[in-house]
Amino acid sequence: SQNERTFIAIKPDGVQRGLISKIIGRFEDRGFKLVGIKLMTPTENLLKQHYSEHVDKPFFPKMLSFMTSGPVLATVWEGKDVIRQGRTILGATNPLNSAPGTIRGDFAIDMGRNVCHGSDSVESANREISLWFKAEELVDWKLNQMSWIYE
Ligand code: YYY
Ligand code: MG
Repeated sequence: SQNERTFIAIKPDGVQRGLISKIIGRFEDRGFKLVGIKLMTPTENLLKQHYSEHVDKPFFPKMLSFMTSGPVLATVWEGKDVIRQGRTILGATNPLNSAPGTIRGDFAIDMGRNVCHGSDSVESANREISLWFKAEELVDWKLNQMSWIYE
């Protein structure tokens, strides 16, 4: 459905490296609708919930200090198949396996500095959106180009 939503975050490395406009631009250019956006430094507690599947992994402590080291740009995007398309736009988790043309394939090298996050399923998208955003922070608006993007 055209109402599908996903959570996309630009990690502290992406913010520090000035990649915000390029990353947001790719989602805008594709035709997806921005419905939530905020810059924030996430707390450890938020990240433990966000990355609950990874808290016991060996890389988690390093990832936690990296992710709390500076601001993250949290965004929510809406559109047809946006969860899967978003993951494709970001590229493979390990940038060394990410295709050129993807965000990670164009802007990253190491796994622990892979610039961005994207939800991987409907369940995680819903969970992550409600974790990072209050309901009133998500904006319902009409994208006027809708009929030029969708048939
Ligand atoms: O969803 P995605 O970000 O593509 O990958 P995940 O397997 O969920 O891992 C989350 C996050 O953890 C990844 O983007 C980088 C980091 N990470 C790491 O630093 N080292 C690993 N060996 C695996 C993951
Ligand atoms: Mg993941």
